[in-house]
Amino acid sequence: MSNALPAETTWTIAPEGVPGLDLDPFSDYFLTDPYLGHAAMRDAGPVVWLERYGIYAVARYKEVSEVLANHAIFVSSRGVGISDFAKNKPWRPPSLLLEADPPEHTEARAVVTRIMNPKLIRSLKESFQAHADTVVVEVAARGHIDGVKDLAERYPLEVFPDWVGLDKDGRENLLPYGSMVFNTFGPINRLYEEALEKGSKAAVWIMEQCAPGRPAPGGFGAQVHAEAAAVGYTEDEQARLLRSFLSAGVDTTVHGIGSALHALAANPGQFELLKADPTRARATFEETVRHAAPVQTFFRTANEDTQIGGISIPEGSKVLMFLAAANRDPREWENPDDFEIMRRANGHVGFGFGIHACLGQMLARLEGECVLNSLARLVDKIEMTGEAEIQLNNTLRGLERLPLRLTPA
Ligand code: HEM
Ligand code: OVM
Repeated sequence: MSNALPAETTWTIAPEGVPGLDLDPFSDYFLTDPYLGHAAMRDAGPVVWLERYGIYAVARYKEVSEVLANHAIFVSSRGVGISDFAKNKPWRPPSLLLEADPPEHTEARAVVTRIMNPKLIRSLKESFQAHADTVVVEVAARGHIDGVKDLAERYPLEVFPDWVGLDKDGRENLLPYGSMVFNTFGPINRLYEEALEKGSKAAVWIMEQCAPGRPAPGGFGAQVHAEAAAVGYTEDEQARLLRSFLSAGVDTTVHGIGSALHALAANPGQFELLKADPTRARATFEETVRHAAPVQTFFRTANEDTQIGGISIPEGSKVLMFLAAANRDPREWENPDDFEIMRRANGHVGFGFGIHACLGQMLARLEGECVLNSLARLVDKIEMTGEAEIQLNNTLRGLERLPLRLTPA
């Protein structure tokens, strides 16, 4: 196996001058409620050492932003999980986007940007909004729903695969595949092993769907293949480029929408503000991505000796960036733990920052905005009728279950 040793067998000593912490950010305990751990890391110093894994970590907004910005030293081509691709073979061929550096990354990004642009997003707006209205009217009429299965999962799973041009059969593989990919950025713990087991069948279907010629003509998938072929990408590279969107494009938006529902149900005053001005739907989704970052963490690898906040970081070091902790750093945000749809959430790092900033963020925002806009107009009340259940993942944060009662407007 290619990753760090299991947590319970490793123990390392912090380099001099670096606060060492023995918390395990990939344990069920930490992942269930990460916020006290985030505060402990932010308060310990600009850079901390996580003793169990022998890695550096940054949790303050300033240092997370610095590492994201410094892509020449903190590289992605050695993997953005805990495993260093320079030492261990990755479990799947590396992403041409996420796990690449310039100039290869720049070229792949240019290929996709020719398709994924503001004009495309504008062309989707009307149909995505109409579809959100249909789904929300239906769940509101039903009254008692699971906010996760019946809305947060249903909506993206209806609009996204159609837009890409995937087969109707087999779409149940999308969520397990995404869950697997995001779990494998972490150490080889129970979550990693279970996800790999559940996801390996899904991976076969995903790779079939990614083959040039397979996605429906005219859809996003076929366009990605065409643009990639036009710059000379091999068939394998064309498939791998589309694979990025099937890896990153569904679980993330599902968790974003689920967390927005949770926050609005838990903060009825905020839902009243949204109903009073449904144009705040977009800002509400942005605040959700800040407040409950669906992607909690990513790693970089120092490709040469460097420093962060005056602390020496030797070549080959893995640096874990806590995006979610940066988004709640009181050094940057007022009342960071409060969900406030009227705040300017812009500047959060929930979609990353710099050359690897989320390529799908316009689509994610469109989906989130449409669902929240429909709720604002078509639903009078969102109430929790039971405990929200969390879905544990080494990288993602989101819900497994959210029992709700919706009252139609
Ligand atoms: C990159 C978060 C939705 C595709 C990223 C990164 C983050 C992120 C934090 C930066 C990775 C890094 O710096 O290493 C999110 C969140 C989403 C979301 C929170 C939903 C709320 C989407 C969607 C798609 C997508 C819907 C595709 C349709 C990608 C791709 C990259 C990326 C391809 C890699 C970009 C690169 O390395 O240049 N995302 N994402 N994401 N995202 Fe998203
Ligand atoms: C990719 C990829 C996979 C997972 C996440 C991601 C958040 C990208 O294969 O490019 O971005």
